[in-house]
Order: sequence, then structure tokens, then C-alpha cells
Amino acid sequence: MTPSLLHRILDHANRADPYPLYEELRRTPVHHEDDGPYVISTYYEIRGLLHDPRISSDTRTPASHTADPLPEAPQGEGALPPGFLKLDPPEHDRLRRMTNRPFGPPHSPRRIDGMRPELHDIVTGLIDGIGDPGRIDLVEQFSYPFPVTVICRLLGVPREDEARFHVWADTLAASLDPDPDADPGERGKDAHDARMQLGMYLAGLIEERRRNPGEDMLSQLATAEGEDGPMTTMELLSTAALLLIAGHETTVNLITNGMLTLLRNPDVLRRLRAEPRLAVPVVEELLRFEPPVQLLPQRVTLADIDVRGVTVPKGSGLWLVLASGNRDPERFADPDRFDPDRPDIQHLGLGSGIHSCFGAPLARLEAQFALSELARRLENPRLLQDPPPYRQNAVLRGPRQLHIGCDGIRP
Ligand code: PIM
Repeated sequence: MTPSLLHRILDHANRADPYPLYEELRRTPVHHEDDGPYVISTYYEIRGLLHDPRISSDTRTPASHTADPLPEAPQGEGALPPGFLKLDPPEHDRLRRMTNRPFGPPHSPRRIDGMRPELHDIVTGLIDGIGDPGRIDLVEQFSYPFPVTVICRLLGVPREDEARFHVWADTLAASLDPDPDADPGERGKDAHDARMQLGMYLAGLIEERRRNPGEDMLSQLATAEGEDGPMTTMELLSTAALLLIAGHETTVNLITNGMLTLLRNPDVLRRLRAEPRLAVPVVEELLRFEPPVQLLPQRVTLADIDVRGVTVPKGSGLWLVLASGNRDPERFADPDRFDPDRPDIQHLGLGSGIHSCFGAPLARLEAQFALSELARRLENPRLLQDPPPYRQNAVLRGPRQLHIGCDGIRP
């Protein structure tokens, strides 16, 4: 029997190039197989649903058995409640607003912009430390350590502890992947254990920051008393866990996908080298062309909803395939072409609506610094393996390694 389209999309063998499968998916903009989720793949429908208050992100919402292909870790003793990514208003709005106070405008307009010198130094240090330019694994030597170092500094998490939460972050990212071959019971338990351990680790750190606050975000979140009142300890723990994990599993792929795409489009790479400010539209086009979050698999309908003439019943699981919407020819001319000169790149790569990416200003700045400096400093770079090997994850998609070689490193 031919495997279903969803199975082919989730099949690791198709990870390097899922885009022809998304094209097939868009022929049925509301795709529904057996008792699986309703899969939405066209730009305007995805965007409409991202702004629709009848869609829930809270997987604890009572829903039909089809709602969540990824069973939540059991909410047992000691489990962390969901972060605001997986909450609905009004809880979502309150926590996101409180988290934004020490992060962005209007209260903290300088937080991210003020990190520019630090971002530059981290990028410079990593490129200086590359060693043999003839054989570089960009993921291990650059794309992973860069955002992780940044999120640790921002939150005030000791970089030395990274090896410990790296494992928890990987386990939690894997638990998001609707891998048809994985044992859901086993994975749910692993994710639960990882969340517990991360929670205990962060609890110790927060205790320390309450006694001894610094300038970092954890200290500020732990001591804040704004108009929304203080966060409870559990809210603080789940918010800190969300930020730490989010900073781990997405920007690494944005940077790696970025370098891969530039090496496949040498004209753009050449232009970026001469004109570093091109990094701004390059990163936007990348978020359209190769978004690090390919699909949002955990939304649930709170009512019967008409989507392009199909009734999606209340309590259904929804998958919103952002990466497919980004290649929808009804929205973007010549969508399979990587073209940073597009006049308008209003992509879905950072979501849209109330859950649009909280970390977006930081992710953009990191990717802009990373790619403009790699373009400037690597002499005659080339891919040693194309396509590179990919991680299993179909949701948080990106290369496991990216082997490149170059003739030298410019100062
Ligand atoms: N992580 C960081 N920003 C967004 C994410 C995310 C979104 C959906 C699923 C998994 C991770």
C-alpha cells in the first residue's frame, strides 16, 4: 500500500526536500486522513486560522481523540504547567505581557539592541576558533553554540551548565515531533522526566537570583511586581523553560538553513559579502523559504469552523503547515526561488497572531549577524555534502551537521 501523504511528510527519507510533498498537500488545502488531524497548507487559510480566536493552543482543552497526535507528558506530581506558547487568553496574554517587560519595548527598548556588541563578540570568537578551514561542521562549531550562548547570557543561566540542559532540550524537541515510528508512551515519559529535571534545575537558579538579582531576565522576572502582579513560582519556571528551549532548538536551524541556502545561491552569498545590510532581507526570505518551525502541530478547534468550504468539527486537531503556506503560489510569485529582492516577504515563518514568535527580534538579529559575518570571513566557502544529513524532527527541521570547506578565514 502506498504510504499516505502525511506519512511521507513525516518520513525522515523526505526531510531534505519536503517541498514537493507540500505542493501535493496544497491541492487539498484542508487535508484529512482517517481519524488524523486536519492539515492546512495554503497561505491565506493558515493566516486566517492563526488569527482566529476559535482555535486553541492549549492541548489540555477537552478535545476529540483526534486533537493531539503528540500526547502531553502526564501532568503528574512535580510536572511544569505549559508555557505561554501552549496557553490561550487570558492566561497567555498576562504571561506574555509580563515576560515582555524585561525583554522588549516599551519597557525594555534597549535589551536586544544593547546586545549587539556581545553578539558580535560571540560570533567573532566562534569564527576565530574554527581551526581547520578545510573541514568545518557549521552546526557543531557555530550554529549551535552561538544562540545557546546568547540565550544563556540573556536569561542569566551559567553557560557551563549547558551540557546538562542540552540533553533536556533535545528530548523536549523530540517530543514535539509527530514521528509515526516512535513509541508515544516512551517519548511522553522521557519528555516528562526532562521537564521535571529542567524545572528542578531552574528552581535552584531562580532561588539564587531572588537572593542575588542581576541584570539578567531571570532575575527581573523573579523580582517583578508590575501591574500584573508577580509571577507564581510555577509560572516563572514554565516561562523560563520555554525561553531556554525556544532559544535552543530554532535559531540553530535558521542559521544552518541560511548558510546552506546561501551556498546553493552563490550570487546572493557574493552580494551579502559586499553588502552586509543585505542580511536583513536575506533573513526574511530565509524565514519564508526554509522556516525552522515547519508546522504547528498542536492547535485544536473550539467550534465547528468553515475552512475553504470544509467544516472542521469542534474538537479537531489542526496542523498548520507554515512552510507550505510560505511556498503557496497564490501568495508568492515563483515561490520556489530564493529571492531576497522580493518586494514583499510577509511570510509565516515566525507565525502570526497572538502566538507570533516572542523571540523574533533576537532570532532575526542573531541570524543577521551570523550570516553576514560568515559571508564576510569565510574565503571561497563550499558545501562538502549536499544535501546534508537532517535531524529526525519534521516540525523543528534542520541539518544535523553541515560540512563545509573554505580556503581560509579572513580577519
Ligand atoms: N520554538 C521557538 N520558537 C517557536 C518554537 C516552537 C514553535 C512550535 C513548536 C515547537 C517550537
